[in-house]
Amino acid sequence: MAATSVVVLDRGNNTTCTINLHGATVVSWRVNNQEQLFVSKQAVFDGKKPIRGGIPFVFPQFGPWTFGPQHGFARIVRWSLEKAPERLASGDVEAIFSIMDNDFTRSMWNYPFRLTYRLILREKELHFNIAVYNPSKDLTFSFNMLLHTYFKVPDVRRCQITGLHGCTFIDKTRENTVYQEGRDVVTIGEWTDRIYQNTPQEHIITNVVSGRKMRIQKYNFPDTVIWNPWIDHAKDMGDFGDDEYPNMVCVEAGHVSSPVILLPGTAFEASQILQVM
Ligand code: TA6
Repeated sequence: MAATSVVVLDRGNNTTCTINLHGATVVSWRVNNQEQLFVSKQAVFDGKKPIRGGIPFVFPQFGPWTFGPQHGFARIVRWSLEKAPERLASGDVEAIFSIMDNDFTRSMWNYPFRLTYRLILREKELHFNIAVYNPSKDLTFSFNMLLHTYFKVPDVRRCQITGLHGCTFIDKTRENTVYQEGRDVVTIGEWTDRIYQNTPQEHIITNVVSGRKMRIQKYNFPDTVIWNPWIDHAKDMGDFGDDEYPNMVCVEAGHVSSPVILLPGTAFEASQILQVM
C-alpha cells in the first residue's frame, strides 16, 4: 500500500471527513464525533478491492460490466489529491480529488476523460461536486455514475425513506421486474435491491445515527438505488459480516437507468448534499 492514502478534512468540533485515495472512497464522516457512515468490520484495505462501506464512487459502469469489474474502475483506482484540504472563509473545509484516463482505464474503456470530485465539509453537511470532462476532439462517450453511500443506522428496520412514492423501480430481487412504489415512505424488512427511476431531488432517511434524520439532496442524479443485502446476501460477501446488515442502508444517488452521453469538448456536472437534521 503506497505512503499516505487517507486525506482528512477537519472542521473542528470533532467534525471530520476522511477519504481514502483508493477509489476516493469517503470512509468516515463524523459530525460532533458521531460517525454517519457504515464501514464493514470486514472491509478490505489492500489497495485493490473496493472498500466495503463509506461512499464508493461508481463510474463509468453501474452493475455487472462486460469489459471490467462490477460498478466500474473508479472505486478501485488510486485518485490524485488535486487540492489539499483548505479552510474556506466560511469555516468550511474543501478538498478536490481527480482521476484521468491511463493505460489501466483505457484497457477497459478506451476514452480520454478527466473526473474531478470536490468535497466540502460544513457544520452538519457534506457537499459533493462532480465534473466529468471529455477532452476529445471527436470521440463521444457514455457512462453511468453513482455515489454508493452506506449510511450507518442503529436498526434498518426502523428507517423510513421519503421521496419514492409513485416512482417506478427495477426490482433486482425479483428478476428485474418493474413496479411502481405505492408507499408514502419506504421501509426495509428483507433483502432489498431496487433502482428507483426519475426520483425527486430530495430524500429523508429517518432513524439514522442517534435517531436523527439524514437529508439527501441530489442534482443531475435522476435515479436512487436502495440496497440492503439482508441475511441472504450478507453471507455471500467475504468482506461483510453476517450480522452487520441491520446496521446499514445504502441510499445511492446516481445516473444509472440511462447513460450520460458526453460529446467531445463538453462536461457533465452532478452534485449531492448530505445533511444531518
Ligand atoms: O447498489 C446496489 C448493488 O448494485 C447491489 O446489486 C449489490 O451488488 C451492491 O451494489 C454491492 O455491489 P458490490 O459490487 O460492492 O458487491
